[in-house]
Parts: sequence; structure tokens; C-alpha cells
Amino acid sequence: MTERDASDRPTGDRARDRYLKRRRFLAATGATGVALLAGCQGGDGGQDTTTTETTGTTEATTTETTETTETTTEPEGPSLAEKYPGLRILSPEPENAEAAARETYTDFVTPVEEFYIRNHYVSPEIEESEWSISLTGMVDEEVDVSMQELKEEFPTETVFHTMQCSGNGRSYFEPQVGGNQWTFGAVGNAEWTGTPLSAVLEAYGADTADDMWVSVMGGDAPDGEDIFTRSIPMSKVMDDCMLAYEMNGRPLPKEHGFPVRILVPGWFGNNNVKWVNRLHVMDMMVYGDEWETDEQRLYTHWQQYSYRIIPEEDDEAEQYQSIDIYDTYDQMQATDQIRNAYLYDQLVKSLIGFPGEDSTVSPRRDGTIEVVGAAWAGDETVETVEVSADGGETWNEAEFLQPALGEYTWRLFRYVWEPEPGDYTLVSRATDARGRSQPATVSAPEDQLRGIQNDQFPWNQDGYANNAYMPHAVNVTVE
Ligand SMILES: Nc1nc2c(c(=O)[nH]1)N[C@H]1C(S)=C(S)[C@@H](COP(=O)(O)O)O[C@H]1N2
Ligand SMILES: [Mo]
Repeated sequence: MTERDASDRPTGDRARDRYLKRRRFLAATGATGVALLAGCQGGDGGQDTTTTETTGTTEATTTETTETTETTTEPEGPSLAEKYPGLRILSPEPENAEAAARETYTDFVTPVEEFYIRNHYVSPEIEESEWSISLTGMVDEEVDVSMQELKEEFPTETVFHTMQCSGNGRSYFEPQVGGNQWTFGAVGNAEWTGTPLSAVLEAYGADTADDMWVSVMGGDAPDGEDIFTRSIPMSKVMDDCMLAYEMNGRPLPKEHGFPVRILVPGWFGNNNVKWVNRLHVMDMMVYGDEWETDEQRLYTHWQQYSYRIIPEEDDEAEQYQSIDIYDTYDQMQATDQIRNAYLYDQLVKSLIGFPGEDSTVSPRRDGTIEVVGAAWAGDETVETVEVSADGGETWNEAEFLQPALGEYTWRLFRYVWEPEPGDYTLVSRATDARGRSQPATVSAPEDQLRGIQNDQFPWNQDGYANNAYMPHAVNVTVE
């Protein structure tokens, strides 16, 4: 619980004040907000930001127009905390940060300043004009596709996609597991714009049969490190995957994959490879000798070893060349076919955004309080959300705040609550269109669960995919 106490509002608010002050300062000096947010896209060869000591002020400013006088070795410019005032930073290098306040889950669109960042390696500094994506493998023509070609020669699409890190909620596992201790904040909903991947594959004669895979590789791994690679089944690729270059109507920020990432709508964050530099069309996932060396799991690490549901009793995940069940929940239940589920589409989950953690609230004039939150279900739609004010003993159906805007985006919900003064434990529970609900708790490791059973989410070695509602409860005092 101390994790959450520490992570709610205060730091976010202080950082936001600084951010707003900075924005005002930038406006006064004629710099645009875009320059601050987009940081690394200076039009000329000048990398990242240009630091100018303006006379009469001690504050450095970032502009797109000022001439570069020298190239510094260390990139200057706003710190991670300044750029993302709504985040609680877990590690500055590589950049890992989650939404600091529950309030983030009362807005339909998550502003970039509050959208979590999850990096295994430090974000690379990339010059868009020098970047291209290699298309290799089972294609008629192996080519390098430039960013310009991607943007100008193919159709453009936009989609709302709620993206959650599969490690979100990891800190609530008992006993605790290693890795970043994400609480509730590693999820956000953004509008993403880019080129449908199907258009690029078709243009260059890729084999797009249903049993094929596209292995998507990131350009961020330093020499000698495992390349962030995810194998995505062709049916999903052809359906709706996108090479995204905009987030909420602006170029992708550096930390979110500038200049281009793959978007796998409805699927866990780990599939949404950033800084994409290669797409390999193949008839299986990255697997075996061809993709790893004796010393290193060069391409296989993040697909076959990591991002798997591994109970306590297993040494490591069982590897497969190919699977034909992609739905994560279905994989978790089909343990005779897949011993350790791969983290693909997101499980049904919800979060209360208001009231905040450990807050004191007074009812409105009519004696009611509006409990507001967000619910999502991967590539399924959310059917119902229920709210309990007594820690899950009794439930009340919530209403949706807006019509469904596609199956990949969360829906905000509201429950009008009429409490007496006192202390309460609020929880929310969502159910998807297939009737699957959030389980109550996380199992004990000894139970060796591989799937959701008896209202319990399986404790697993790497702390993935926790969608149990009780660990996400909010304690509030009503005045
Ligand atoms: N190349 C690359 N892509 C990556 C990662 C990474 O470390 N390297 N992290 C992944 C994980 S685990 C998540 S949850 C999402 C996070 O995306 P975001 O930082 O834009 O929120 O990016 C994914 N794509
Ligand atoms: Mo993640």
C-alpha cells in the first residue's frame, strides 16, 4: 500500500506546476509548445534541442528556430520529469514512468504528459530523414522503406488504442517479483495515426497467408544486447496493425518510438515495438538457432523467454515455433496446448479514476458522489462495469459516459453513489463481450495456476497481466 501512497498526486501536481510555468515562459519567448513536447525534431541537422541562455533569465529555453552554435555530447533540454509532469518516474535511464495520479483515468484521451513510458534500453535519438524500415523474408522484393515513402505513398489511418504494459499491477503480487514495480499507472488511451501495415506488405508482395508471422524489430538495443523483437500473427497484422508515426495528433515523442512504431490495437504494450527498423515476414515466430546464438538470445529473448505466464514450478517458458490461439486468456486456459501463455491481447480490466487513493471526499448537494473510471478489454468490447463500495461484497452496475468508440479503446464509466459518512473500499469490475470478468485476487505461487480459475489471477514469475480487482481497490473517507 505504501507504493500507492507515494505515487498519488503530490509529485505530479508539483511537476505540473513547473510544466505550466515553463509553457508560459516558452509562450512568452515565442517558442511553441510543439517544440517542447516533440523535443527531438529540430528541422535542421541540430540534434535534439538547442539551448539558449537568454539574457536576464536563468532558465534555458528550447526552440526550433534558434541556430545551433555547438553540438553538445550530452543531449540538453527538459528532463524526463519536466517533459512528462504527470508521470511518476521509476527509472530515468532507461526511461520508465507511470501515471502518477488516479485522475488520469477520468479522461478519455490520455495526454502525452500523463502517458506511461516503458523502455528496456535508453530511447535512441533518431533523425527521421535518415530512418528507414527494411522489409525482409518471404516477400517478392526486399526493400528499405523510407519515412517519407511511408507517409506519402500509402493510405493513412487513425485509431484509438488503449495500451497497457503487461507489467502493470506487478507491485501487487505477493510475494513480490523482480522488475519495475508498476502500480496502476502503466496504461493510457491515445489516438494513433499511421500507415496500415497490410498496405506495405501488399505493395511488396509479402506472403500474407494466415499461418504466417511478421517479426517486428526495434532499433534501440545497444551493441551486444538482445534486439527487441515481437512476432505478430499475420491475421492480426492484416486486420489492423499500423506503422504509427503520430500520437494524439503530434509526431511520436522520442520516448514513444519516434519516428515510427508498430501499433497492435488492443494488445499489450510489449507487442507495440518502438523505433521499428525491420519487418521480417516468416512462417513461424522467431525461434531456435537461426535467431539466437549459443551465448545470446539475440532475437528470441523478448518473444520466447520474456512476456510469458510462468508459474513457480517451471524453470522457463516452453517455446513454440507457431501457435494458433492468439487470445491471451484463451491461451491461459488451454494449458494442454500452450504451457505458458504469450502476452498478446489485453485481458479485461478497469480502474477507478475518482475518488483518488486514500482521499477524503464530500458528497455533492444532493448527497451523491460520482465514482468515475475507465474499463478496457483488449480486442473485445467491454460489456458491463460494476462498482462496489464494500470491497467486493455487493455490486452496482455503472453506466457508460459515452458510446463505444471501437473495440480497442477504453470506455469511461460512472456510478452515482449515495454514501453515509465513513470509510469505504471502492472496487470496479469489468466484463467483456464474451462474458469474461476480472478475477478478485492474485493466487499464491504454490497454487501453480496457469490460467484464471476460481476468481483468482495466476501469480507468475515475472508479474504479468494482473487484472484482479481487489489489489486495485481505492480506500476513501466520506465526510
Ligand atoms: N523497441 C522497443 N519497443 C518497445 C519497448 C522497448 O523497450 N523497445 N518496450 C515495449 C513495452 S514493454 C511497452 S509496455 C510499450 C510501451 O510503450 P510506451 O512507452 O509508448 O508507453 O512499448 C513496447 N515497445
Ligand atoms: Mo510492457
